[in-house]
Amino acid sequence: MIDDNTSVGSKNWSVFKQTQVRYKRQVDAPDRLDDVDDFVDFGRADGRIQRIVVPKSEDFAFYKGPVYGVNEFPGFLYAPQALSELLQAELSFLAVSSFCERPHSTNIDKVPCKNWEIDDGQRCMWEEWKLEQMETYTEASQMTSKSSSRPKYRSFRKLSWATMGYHYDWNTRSYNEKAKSPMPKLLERIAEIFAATSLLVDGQDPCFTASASIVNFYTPKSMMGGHRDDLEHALDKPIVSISLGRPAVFLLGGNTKDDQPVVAILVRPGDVMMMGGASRLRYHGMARLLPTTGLPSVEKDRVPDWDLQLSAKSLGKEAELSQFEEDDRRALASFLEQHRININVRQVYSGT
Ligand SMILES: O=C(O)CCC(=O)C(=O)O
Repeated sequence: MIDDNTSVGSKNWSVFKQTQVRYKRQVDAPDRLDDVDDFVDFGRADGRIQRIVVPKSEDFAFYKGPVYGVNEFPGFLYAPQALSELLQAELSFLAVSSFCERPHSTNIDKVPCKNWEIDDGQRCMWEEWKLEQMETYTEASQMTSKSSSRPKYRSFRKLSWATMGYHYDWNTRSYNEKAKSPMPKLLERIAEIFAATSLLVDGQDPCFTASASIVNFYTPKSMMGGHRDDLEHALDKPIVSISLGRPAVFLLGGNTKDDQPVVAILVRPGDVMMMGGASRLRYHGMARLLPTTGLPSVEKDRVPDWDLQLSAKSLGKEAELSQFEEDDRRALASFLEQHRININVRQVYSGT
């Protein structure tokens, strides 16, 4: 990942940076929607997008719902509302309770635990968040508040990313072949299906090995600068990117930061994008999170009927779903109202 390091205030902003500034969050209008009509919205009819026909395959599972492309961006594919609500909840729950815990790696692990902090091992961030949420709606637990007085080494307040499979190292800008954690099976399967879809459209071999994943955790103040993902060896394989939680403005540009156009795409939870073929190395970033209310609603004929959405049932994974307790359900709903989670999956090495 290459960061857009153009400094704020510079007179020589790249085209990408100028677009990022145009769409960024404004402190005095954090929930601004004044620019909503500019966004490419795959959930609605829009002259800049077109439906893509996915060639059928007998041998590879591919996504059967509607897939779109953007004019001038061959290789970039978008499947709006592709994941069922239950599958979104499952992936979100796994992201907050397991993908961000060991043996996976996070930005928190890069800073050693201070001697006044408590590191209580597995699933502690989720248990802590759940407890905090319970405290906000249970008077009784407020009286026995356990969370506030104990500074935690691992906390959602500090979490911005987790890596799974081959761990991406931002310092060396490389994948660490020796630092590897298991890729979650459900995520592997989902990524294979969307990657095969992208590869079939491109007329390529639909085989895909999901060998690395970055999970981004965004708060309403977050943004991600323009960068391109060019450190994988298998650049002929797409990146599959899943959005969960708060909607957001995703920016897609060209192969340099000065290429025109840079489009602002409205991403909603449950949407899946594929950056493959001629769009594999395009600059992209995330300008800002959007509020959960006030956005245009999706048009029914643009998005899949429930039976075409990817679901745990269609994946044959229904029996393996997490057992949510009521407290988990409530705490997850409040997490997703305040955060966006992006899970992207890559094939790092050719052939495997
Ligand atoms: O959050 C997103 O949609 C983009 C994430 C991304 O670009 C990355 O992790 O490289």
